[in-house]
Amino acid sequence: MSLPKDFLWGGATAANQYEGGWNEGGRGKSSDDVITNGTHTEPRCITFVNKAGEKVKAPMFVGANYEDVDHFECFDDCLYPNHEATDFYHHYKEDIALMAEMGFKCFRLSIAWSRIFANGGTEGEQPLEEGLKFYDNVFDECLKYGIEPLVTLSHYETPLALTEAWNSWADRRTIDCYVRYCEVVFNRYKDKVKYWLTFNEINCIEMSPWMEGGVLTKDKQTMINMAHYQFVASAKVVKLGHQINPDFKIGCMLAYTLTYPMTCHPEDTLAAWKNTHNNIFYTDVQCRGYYPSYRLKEFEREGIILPIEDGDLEIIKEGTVDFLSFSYYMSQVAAYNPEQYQGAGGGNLSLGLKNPYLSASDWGWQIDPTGLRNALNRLYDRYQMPLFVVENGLGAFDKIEEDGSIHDTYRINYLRDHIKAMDAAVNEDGVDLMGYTMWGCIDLVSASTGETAKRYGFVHVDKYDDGTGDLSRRRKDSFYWYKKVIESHGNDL
Ligand code: BGP
Repeated sequence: MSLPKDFLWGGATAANQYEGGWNEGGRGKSSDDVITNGTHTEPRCITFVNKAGEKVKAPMFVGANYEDVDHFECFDDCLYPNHEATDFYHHYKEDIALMAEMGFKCFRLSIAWSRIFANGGTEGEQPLEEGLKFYDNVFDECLKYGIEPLVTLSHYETPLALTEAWNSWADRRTIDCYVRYCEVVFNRYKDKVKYWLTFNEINCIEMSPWMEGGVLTKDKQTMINMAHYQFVASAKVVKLGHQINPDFKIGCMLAYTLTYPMTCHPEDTLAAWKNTHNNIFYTDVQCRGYYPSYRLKEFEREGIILPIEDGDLEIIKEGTVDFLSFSYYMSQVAAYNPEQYQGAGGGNLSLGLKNPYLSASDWGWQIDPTGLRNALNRLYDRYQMPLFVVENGLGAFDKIEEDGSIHDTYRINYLRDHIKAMDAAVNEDGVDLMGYTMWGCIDLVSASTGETAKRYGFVHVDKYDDGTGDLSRRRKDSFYWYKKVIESHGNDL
C-alpha cells in the first residue's frame, strides 16, 4: 500500500530551537532567550533578577511568580542554547536545498514573532522590514523547489516585552498584539503560504505556561485565563486568515498523548480517560467551538472562573480550525493507584507509568508506533476533520564514524514503524491524513532539556552542548532512507 500522491511529506522545525540570529535584524528578545540549557536530569531555568536584587534561576516547568521578577537577564555563567540554536538564519539556503534533495513536499517552520514585532506588536508599533524580508527569502527558497511551507505562528516563544509589560498571555491585551502580528504576516505571505498553525502544542499551557506563552505563574486560574485568551486569539485569527485568503488552511496543534489504563480495573480506565480529557480539552474547544462539559464541571468544583467577555463564545464558535495537527512521540499509562507502580522515568517531563510492553528512548519516552494508529483513529472519530502529523521522531545520541558517516538505524526503525502505522490508519481505517512532517529534520535544540545531544535530524549539525561546533551539516543514513520513502510514496520502507 502507499500513501496518497498529494500527501505532504516533510520535516518540522521551529524558530526558537533552530533559527538563531537572536540579536540580528532588530529582533526583540523572546521568552526563549532567557532560558538556560538543561541536561537529562537538570531542568532548564528562566533567569531573572528579583525584587530584592538577587539573581534567580527558576526551573522552567515549575516556574516562578510574576510578582517576584524585577527584570529578566542573561547571566554570564549560564548557557542559552536558543540564542544561536543551529543557525538556520544563516544556513537557510543550504538547509532547504538538503530538504529538496530528500524530496520534501512540505517544510514546517515557525515565524519568530519578535523578529516581526520586537515589542510584540503593541499599539502603534511598526513591523520590522528586515524580519519580514528574511521569511520572504525563506518562503521563496521553498517555493523554488516546490516545497509547501507550513507555518506555526507561535511556537514556544513569545516576545519578552509582553511578559515585561503585563505577564504576556496572562493578560487579555496580548490577544490584540497577536492578531496584529498575524494580520501582518498573513497579508505579507498570502501568496506564498497556504498552511498555518495558530499555537504549537497549546495543551502544554498547564504544564509549562512559560514555554507555551511567556507566562510566569504557578496558579491554575492564571493558566486557564491564558488558555481562554489563546482560544479567542486563535479563533479570531482563523476568521481573519480566511478573509485575507479564502484558500488558507489554518489548523490547531496538540501534543497528543495516548493514555492506556494500567489494567482492566474499571477505575484504571477512568484514570486513563481523565488524562485523555485533560489532553483533548484544547482540541475540543478549537475543533468543536465550545467548552466541553467535563472541564466546565471541574472549573465549577475548583472555583475557577473563565474570563469570558461579551462576544468571546461567539468568536470561539465561528473560528473553529480547518484541520487538526498534532505531535506524537510516545504513549502513557495511568492507574487509579499509581503509587503501586514504577514511573516511566527519564527526562524532566512527566511521563506517567512504565508500560511493560514498550521500550523507551534514552530520555524515557516510551516508543509506541501502534499507538499512533490508535491516536489517528481516536482523533478522527471524535472530530471528523483532516488530520496532520506535524511532529514525530526519535531523540537519540548519534555517533560520527571515522569516515564521517552516521549510522542511525534506530531512527530509521522508529520512523519506519510509525509510517507503517499511519499507512494502516489511512488505508485500512479510512482516516483522512494530510501529511507527515517528522520533527527536527535538521538537528536542533531540544525544547524540554535544551540539549543538542538529543538529536532528531536526518542531517547532523556540528554543534555541541558546551556551545562549540562549526555548524557544518552532514547527511545521516536516515537522510538517504527518507528520500526513498518519499519517492515511493511510503512504499519503500
Ligand atoms: C514538542 C515540541 C517541539 C520539540 C519536540 C521534541 O513538544 O513542539 O518543540 O522540541 O516536542 O521535544 P524535545 O525537544 O524536548 O525532545
